[in-house]
Amino acid sequence: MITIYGYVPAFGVPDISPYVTKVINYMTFTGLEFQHKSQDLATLDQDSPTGKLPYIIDSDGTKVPDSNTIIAYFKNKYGDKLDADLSKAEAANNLAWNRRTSQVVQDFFRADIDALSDYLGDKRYFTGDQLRSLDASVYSTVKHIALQPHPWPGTGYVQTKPNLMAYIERLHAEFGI
Ligand SMILES: N[C@@H](CCC(=O)N[C@@H](CS)C(=O)NCC(=O)O)C(=O)O
Repeated sequence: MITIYGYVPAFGVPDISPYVTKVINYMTFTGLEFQHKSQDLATLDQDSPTGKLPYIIDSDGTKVPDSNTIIAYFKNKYGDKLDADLSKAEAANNLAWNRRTSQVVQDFFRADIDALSDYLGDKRYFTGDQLRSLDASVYSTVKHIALQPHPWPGTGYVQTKPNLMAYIERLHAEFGI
């Protein structure tokens, strides 16, 4: 059993950290069994190799920090269930999207949401008919923004994108998270 250390679930997402949610999305999409524990923040610096969340401890005791490194570790250890058939160009494009969506800052926020919405179009998953590990990241990002309860301009903007809201509904219906 894999243990993922995060904060706590809140406002309809598995964890208040979108990075933790992203890894939980990936484990759920790929059927990896896991438990989610709340990190004692008093010992975060000793417990997490990067001093940040998430980190995971695998059943053999292997500890891995950082959401992208964790997903790479899972692919290597348990098989790449979502992305193995991507061409190098498609994989590079997916990596570029991952970098972009982790940099949502106010100045670029609307342009990024426009780009996510335009790129998704009417596709089932972010890149097409196949679920990819990139969806773990995109689903975490847009859902955290759309559902977070604190008033800021971004929340309403995501909700003006019917296809992003439908994507959130679709993945929620399919995976229950
Ligand atoms: N690159 C890391 C970023 C993780 C990250 O920034 N986590 C934040 C919470 S959302 C954190 O643990 N912050 C605590 C701190 O910086 O002390 C990842 O992808 O996992």
